[in-house]
Amino acid sequence: LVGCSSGASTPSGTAETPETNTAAPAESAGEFTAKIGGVFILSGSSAAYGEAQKKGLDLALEELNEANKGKLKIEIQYEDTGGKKESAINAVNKLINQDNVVAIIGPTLSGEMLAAGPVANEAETPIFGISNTVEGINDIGEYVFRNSLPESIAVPTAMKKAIENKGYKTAAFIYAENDDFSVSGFQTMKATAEKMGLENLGETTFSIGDVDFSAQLTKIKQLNPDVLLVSALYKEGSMVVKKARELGINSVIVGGNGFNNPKVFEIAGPAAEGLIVATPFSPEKQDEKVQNFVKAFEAKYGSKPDQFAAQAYDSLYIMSQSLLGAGKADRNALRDELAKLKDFEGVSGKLSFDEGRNPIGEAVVVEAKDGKFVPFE
Ligand code: 1QQ
Repeated sequence: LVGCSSGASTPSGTAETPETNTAAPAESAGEFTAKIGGVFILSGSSAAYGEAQKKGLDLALEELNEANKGKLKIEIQYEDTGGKKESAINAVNKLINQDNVVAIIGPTLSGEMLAAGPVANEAETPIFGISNTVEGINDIGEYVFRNSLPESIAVPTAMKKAIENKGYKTAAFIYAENDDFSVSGFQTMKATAEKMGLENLGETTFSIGDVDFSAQLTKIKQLNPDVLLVSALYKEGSMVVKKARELGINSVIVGGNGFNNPKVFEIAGPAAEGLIVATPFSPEKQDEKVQNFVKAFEAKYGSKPDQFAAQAYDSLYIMSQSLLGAGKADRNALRDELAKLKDFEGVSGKLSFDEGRNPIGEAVVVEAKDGKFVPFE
């Protein structure tokens, strides 16, 4: 049993570990340390997701280690995947077997979780997705959790609000064919459009890594759809939106979770105007918890948090609460506590889980206006 659960706990204040005491003078007799792995995209073309996630976690870590003094000290060890499945698998293996973490937060992409989740599940180590929105994530196994609102809830919410009662009749689709999230998002968009009675004029694809979308968008311009559905990560998605407007496509554009990052405005510029997406988090929400988070985040980083930072922040509060419930840094005890979680009130909304541990929550629909997302009315 390599990296067995009890080994993940670092008891402090005991006679056997005098070095630990000198190394961590703040620890008291009743305090235990829990090391958590953070597996995110911290480099490459989708790095803004992981950077936001790391910021949210680091802020929560500061607050929690202060609040939990004498009871629990959390440490986070970060690993960068660059968005690659193979790197996510390697990171998860290393964190579990070498670094002896009690749980993992991440990886960033659904595709990475689908690849690396089974590794953690097999090793009976809780793994907690904070941005995995495709169907079936929790079906990987009972050690797999997430607080990210599935696209099966978010996308129909955005489409209904943007399209219903507006007289739109036709739709076209464009999506990244080499990303699990983008493919799954497209399928949800297509099924929703069909249910709403929109005529499907055509579907076209590109790859994550592409920079030229003229051929696909020229085809879409000829189709002249009332609504254009885009399922992609922020970089390519924003370039698609920009090119679409350049070519004179004036359809209403609805996107998926990939657009919930401020990079959209940097890349698409004014072409982002009017883009509609759904998100469980809004920094404008008049709620004390949300506003305290936004203030603390701005003070620490000089910018407003996005949805990815908010879900990361919430996840460490969930971990902390569950670790305190477990009373020790033990993988199985932590799993049982996480499974008991009900009606958690976080900055990214109220969260509860269905019997398959899938999050149930509400999405707000937002629209790009003057360089930021504002509630869509
Ligand atoms: C997923 C997503 C991406 C947009 C996360 C960055 O929702 O992969 O599920």
